[in-house]
Amino acid sequence: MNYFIRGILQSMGVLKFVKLKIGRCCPLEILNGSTVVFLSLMQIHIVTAFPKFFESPLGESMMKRAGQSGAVKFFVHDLRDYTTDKHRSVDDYPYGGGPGMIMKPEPFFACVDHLRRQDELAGAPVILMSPQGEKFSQRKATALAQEQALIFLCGHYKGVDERVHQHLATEEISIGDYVVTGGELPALVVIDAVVRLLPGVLGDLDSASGDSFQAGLLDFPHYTRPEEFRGWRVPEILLSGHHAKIAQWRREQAEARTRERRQDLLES
Ligand code: 4G3
Repeated sequence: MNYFIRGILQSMGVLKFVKLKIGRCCPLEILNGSTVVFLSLMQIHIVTAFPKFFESPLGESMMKRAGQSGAVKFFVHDLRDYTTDKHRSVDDYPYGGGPGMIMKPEPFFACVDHLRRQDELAGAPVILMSPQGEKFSQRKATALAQEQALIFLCGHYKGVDERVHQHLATEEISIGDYVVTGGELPALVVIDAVVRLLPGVLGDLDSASGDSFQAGLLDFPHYTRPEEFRGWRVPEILLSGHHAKIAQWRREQAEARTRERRQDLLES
């Protein structure tokens, strides 16, 4: 396994992105009088009965580049590899009766126990995606982006045995007040929101810090060419070249939209 340091190298007063191949260990390097301002390599582990589900979302676009750049490394674990019966079953009928199947506790525990024996994962949050969880937010994404490693548990069917909620997961997250067929899509939503905050994943230095939600506001309107489309013109201020006035207009637009559409964001 080769490790890379991704960071910002401050060299003769100039900041630049660097990617350093450092082999099997992770020293904090001072190179030729240059300081590594920060470094990162996050491990993201996903425990699922449907590992193929993740092939294309993690293998395309930004997530693919994030993986290739060394900012993050993805590990997808097949729950069925942690079963012990001959049918490799991951679910069973609910005690007390009722429709649907419940995910069994043993494969989740066996897989997480196995992962937690790795030093880098010993303190990692174990996140169960569930409609009963804490509502996901940009604030939560920022907090998760500080972790060295994350472990996601994805349930299916009618739900997951309560002992996984109580004694295995360290947190339970919901992406919103609705139910989908499995925890896989919700986990991918959380992973995408976290990974794009990692240093070096987005193109320029501050493209994530400029996000509307990072400032607690909705985004301002964006326009590109053409200047006029079907009679609808781009606001004149954006064509003016007055950077200070443009910044002020954008701030006003973001505030007005937030007031009209999401008063709740201003109250908190
Ligand atoms: C019930 C998460 C259903 C229990 C998961 C997992 C929606 C979300 C499931 C359980 C989900 C959400 C799978 N649906 N709102 N379905 O984040 O642990």
